[in-house]
Amino acid sequence: MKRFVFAPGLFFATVLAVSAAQKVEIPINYDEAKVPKYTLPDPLVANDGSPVRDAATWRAKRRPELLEVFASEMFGRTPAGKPPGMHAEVTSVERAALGGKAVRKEITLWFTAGKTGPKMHLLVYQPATGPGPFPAFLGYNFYGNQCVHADPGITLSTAWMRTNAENKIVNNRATEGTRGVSASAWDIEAVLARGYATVTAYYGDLCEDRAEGLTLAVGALFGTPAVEQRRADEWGAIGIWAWGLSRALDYLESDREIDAGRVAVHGHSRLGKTALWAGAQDERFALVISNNSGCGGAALSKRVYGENVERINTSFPFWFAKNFRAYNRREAELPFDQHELIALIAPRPVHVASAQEDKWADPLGEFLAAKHAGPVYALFGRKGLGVESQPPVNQPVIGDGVAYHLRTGKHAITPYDWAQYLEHADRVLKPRRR
Ligand code: GTR
Repeated sequence: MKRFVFAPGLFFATVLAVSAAQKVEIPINYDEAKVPKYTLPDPLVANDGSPVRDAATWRAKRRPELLEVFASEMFGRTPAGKPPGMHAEVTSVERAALGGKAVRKEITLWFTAGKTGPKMHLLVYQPATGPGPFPAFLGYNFYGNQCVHADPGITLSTAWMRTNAENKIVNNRATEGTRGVSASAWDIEAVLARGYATVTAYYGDLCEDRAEGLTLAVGALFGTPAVEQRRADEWGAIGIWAWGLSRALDYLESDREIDAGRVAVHGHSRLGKTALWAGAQDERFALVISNNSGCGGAALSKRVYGENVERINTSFPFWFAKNFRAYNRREAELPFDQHELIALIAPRPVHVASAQEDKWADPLGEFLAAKHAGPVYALFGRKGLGVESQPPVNQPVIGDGVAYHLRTGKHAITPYDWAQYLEHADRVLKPRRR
């Protein structure tokens, strides 16, 4: 993805970002010595100041309070449940895909009755080893389903996407050249060989990743106004994308070859933010994976290291609720931080991953958020991450409920990351071996 380029040696960089009305200078900090002193809000203190000492109080009182603050102040509110009339249509099934290793299915999930409203196109690969039900990894792709594998049988997306010469997106549409461009970020054969299904959809089916997207597709279905016309707590693109992951899981509940009780939801970068918000809200997800999700995802905002609240709200004014802008350059005033987003997943397992060169996403801030979710896991008798300091590169820690790894290299999801997710999933989703 296009992003700010980290200039080594330049510890306090200034970037120019263009807001709707004016040019503003947004300082970006890469100096650990300039991280402000901050106090993280204690997830185990309720809004009325009372301590939360047990899982029952967490569930009945504190968890709803935190969900409310993340909805109202950050991601915007999510409409509840399935829309009436939502229905699935299986559009293709190939029982001898990938040289006989996989069953490939394509499903159109229509969000209204009839076939004219908004929809998402799901692609499923499951092991060809039997009828299942298989545990699954569910996540969005960036360039249409055909980007996840060179398999010529995948239907080419016709949706809008940002023109990108490197990834063969021409005039805002995917071309045949996009087939398999993201294959290494999916590692589908490895996932299948370990006994899991892969389920994916193009995130732009739900909301195009541009300001106009909010009033189209799912945004239109719920009457979402234009970016600046929204009520202050109305959802943005990340909220819409997260909603779509829950609808995909609704479909999986109806697919007898997939075990919807053993679904890991995952995402990279902006889609990692999305996976965390989906996993926080929807307790049906059995494992939540955040790959290099950074600011607005797993990274603590209050460290103000790398991408910060003002920068993300300026570059992407349509991703979050308008209320989130109140914390531009005021991270200290946030009544919550991202460790509490992770804590909302408890007691279900969560895996946070960083990349060493991905300073923009603040790897240390991602680790600290994962660590500080620990007290909530402890309420459920789980140890959480179980380490005090950030583990060295390429030494993953799969704790009790919380896992973290820091990989060498850049902002990406790689086969190394998949190897860690599969190891974690083998422990917590326990697939049947072939
Ligand atoms: C960047 C953005 C990050 C991250 C990234 C991505 O431009 O600043 O927050 O979401 O895009 O999605 O690759």
